[in-house]
Amino acid sequence: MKPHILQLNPILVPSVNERLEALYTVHRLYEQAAPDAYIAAHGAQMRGVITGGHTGISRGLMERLPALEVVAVNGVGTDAVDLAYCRERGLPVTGTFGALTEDVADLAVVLLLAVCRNLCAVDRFVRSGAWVRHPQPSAIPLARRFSGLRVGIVGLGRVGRAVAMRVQAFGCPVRYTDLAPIPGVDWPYEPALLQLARDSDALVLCAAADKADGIVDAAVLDALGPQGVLVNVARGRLVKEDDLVRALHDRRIAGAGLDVFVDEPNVPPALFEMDHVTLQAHRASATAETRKAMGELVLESLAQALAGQRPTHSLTT
Ligand code: 8YV
Repeated sequence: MKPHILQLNPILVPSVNERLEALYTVHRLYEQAAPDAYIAAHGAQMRGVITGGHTGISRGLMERLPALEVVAVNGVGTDAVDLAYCRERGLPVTGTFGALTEDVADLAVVLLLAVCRNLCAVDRFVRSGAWVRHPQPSAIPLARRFSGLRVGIVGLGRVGRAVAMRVQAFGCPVRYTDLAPIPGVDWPYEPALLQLARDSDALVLCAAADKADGIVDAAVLDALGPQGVLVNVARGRLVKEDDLVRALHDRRIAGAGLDVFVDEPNVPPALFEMDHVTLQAHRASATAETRKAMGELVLESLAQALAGQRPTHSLTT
């Protein structure tokens, strides 16, 4: 009999879905009209869970899955999983570490460039026919040079390093903050985020959210200052979103490039009106190549755990 797997988030890669179907009985909770009743009826059979980084899984749901042997996160953020509970229960929680680094770093750079060069606002200007109506060059404000900006990286994990390497190619001096200095890197470490913000023209958030809720607040944004740009490709909750909206509205920072939000898919509507903000829909890892690599790691983790082995990418066991 095939093991039963509970899937909380869709996977958009046909080859991965085919493998999942071939190996397991897959229960797609997101397709159920009455998820609670579905768990009551089938929860006892589930030996594995697949979920997204942002979705995670509640402790309450795990408690209703007594046969659970693995939580396979199709992502690198495990902030939405109660890791302490999983450790107590001896449950491996796996991530797709290493698979999405390059794409997330690419999007961070895209957002930095898009904000500095007003890419989306000018695209809207052209599409709407406004260029024809206002052909004089003064109709579009001058943009900001990105090359050479001082970039502060918040969280120098895999993604943070990949962003640092990319922006160095643009001649940008890099500094970083993290919970402690990272051995073996040459970029200067700044222990205080506030100081890093003061010393940066752009801050790029790449940190795990577990230990960093709301670290970017009004004080940090004011330290970044009216010429400063904020980019977030990590988690919305790293930022006090109300403080960010206010700082952008009052032009206390120059702009923001945001892929992630506190309450996705709900984005503060005030941002829709702001041309100095570039918005994405939590897309940083969403390329066919990366999602395939992530899916393959999920398959590997499930197979290892259900064969009684410690999964290579387990964080908790
Ligand atoms: C994914 C993420 O969008 O890795 C993460 O933690 O949030 C993203 O890469 C998500 O996990 C896809 O399900």
